[in-house]
Amino acid sequence: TRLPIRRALLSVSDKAGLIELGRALAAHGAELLSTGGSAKALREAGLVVKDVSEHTGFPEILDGRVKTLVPQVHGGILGRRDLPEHLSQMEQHAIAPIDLVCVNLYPFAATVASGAGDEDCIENIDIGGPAMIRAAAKNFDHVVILTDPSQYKGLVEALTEGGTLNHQRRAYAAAAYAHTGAYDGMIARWFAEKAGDILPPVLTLSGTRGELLRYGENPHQKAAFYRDGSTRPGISTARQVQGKALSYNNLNDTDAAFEAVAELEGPSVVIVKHANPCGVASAATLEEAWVAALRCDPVSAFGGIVALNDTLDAATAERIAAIFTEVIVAPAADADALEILSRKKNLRLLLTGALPDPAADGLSFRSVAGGFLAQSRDAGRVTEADLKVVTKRAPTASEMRDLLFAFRVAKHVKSNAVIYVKDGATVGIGAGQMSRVDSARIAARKSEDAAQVAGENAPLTTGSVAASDAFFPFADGLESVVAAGAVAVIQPGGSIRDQEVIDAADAAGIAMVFTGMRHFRH
Ligand code: 93A
Repeated sequence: TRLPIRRALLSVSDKAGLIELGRALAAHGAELLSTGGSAKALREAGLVVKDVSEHTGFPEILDGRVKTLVPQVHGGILGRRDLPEHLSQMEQHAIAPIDLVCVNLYPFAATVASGAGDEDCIENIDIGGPAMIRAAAKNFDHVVILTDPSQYKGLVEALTEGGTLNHQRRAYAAAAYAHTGAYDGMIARWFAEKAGDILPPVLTLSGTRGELLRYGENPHQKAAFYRDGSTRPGISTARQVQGKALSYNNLNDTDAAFEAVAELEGPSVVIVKHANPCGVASAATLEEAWVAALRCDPVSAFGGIVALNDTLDAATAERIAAIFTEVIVAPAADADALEILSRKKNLRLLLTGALPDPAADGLSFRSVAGGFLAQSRDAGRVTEADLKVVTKRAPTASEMRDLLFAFRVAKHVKSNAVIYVKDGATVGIGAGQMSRVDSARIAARKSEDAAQVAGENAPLTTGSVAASDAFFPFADGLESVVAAGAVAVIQPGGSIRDQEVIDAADAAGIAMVFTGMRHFRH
């Protein structure tokens, strides 16, 4: 059976669609109750509205903190229409039933994001709104709860057909609790962060479903992008300028590429495949950086994700467009670059306006059976001052630049990671192996392939520097990077066999520095 609406309470901060909804409700014979700003907007549109304070006989008090928190409102929402005792009690206390509640909450997230002070943020914690939402959702058998303007159209259609159906009200109830749950989750995290409590005793993950993705990592998995309201520049703040819809893997890879390129200095390019960089370079121009990054592993770069840390220009766009690329992400693109890429209809272009801040704090998560693991982001960043030269030979100035670059790249490559770098560009990347020696060898072998493609005789790793994301537990790993042609090495150090490794480096006449910081990435 369809339930008509005889009385509706409208109290919204986001007034989008409010007038149309009010009009439809009135046209179907509903009495409209409303609070301050919402009532004003409805009246200005010529609708007949009763103030909640008039309806309840109780004024809005405490600067609006108590507007709807009264028995006439909550009794009207919560009373069961199927229980005679409820109906008689409502009558006894002059409580009129409210059949529809339309509420969206004080904009807490937007207030925090605007940089408002604590007092302002706290004033934007909605109390009356969630109370009404939760009450109406609990009584969904008799009451409609709307919490988002996107629901208004469906409601109006139902009214035209004589009223709402139970399954529709039940679906609104689910959305309502998700809405208040996410809202409180946000507030809880704000308080915890303010207190410097980055791992609070209870952690509620809240996000609003954005895009439904075609599928997850594989076609038999379902997936969606949930946004947590963060305004930290990155893929969640990106604007897609062109191209096909982004897939789950695209989003994951684009995030990895963009976070990596944001670490680098000067015009830089990161090409990512399967969440690992397969070419990274910094140079005088983006175009040069692209050419150098591509040279590292042109085979893997096919169908890759390209991240840039500066405004995409025409020359670079032309070069990237010459090979099959899934996604380009950059802070901005100039008009000529946009024009060039617009010819590649499927190519997805994302512009973010700004780069992610590598030093930003925050949490990263991983789901495990029975819960999830949370840790602070890896915001670690080694600088030259942190390095300790452990070999007889110290790195030259240009080796030092490459070593720091290599270690920064290593941070963004899955462990075990071994990276070879020459002249500001990776020339071999070994990722995700269970043995560090294998990573070193794979990177070297790939560099031989790359040399062949580039038409060069010697492997690209000849005369390079090498980075390892964690210490070499034995001398064999170091010996294999030396065998590949590395002349300087950067690694965390800290193994009980460090001395063996240092001796092997000295025996080979190479320079080695310890960072004291490790960058596992799993
Ligand atoms: O200040 S409140 O926590 N106390 C209340 O009693 C109350 N009633 C509604 N916030 C309350 N509201 C909120 O006011 C609603 O959730 C809505 O976001 C907003 C609408 O106010 P106005 O109609 O004056 O723009």
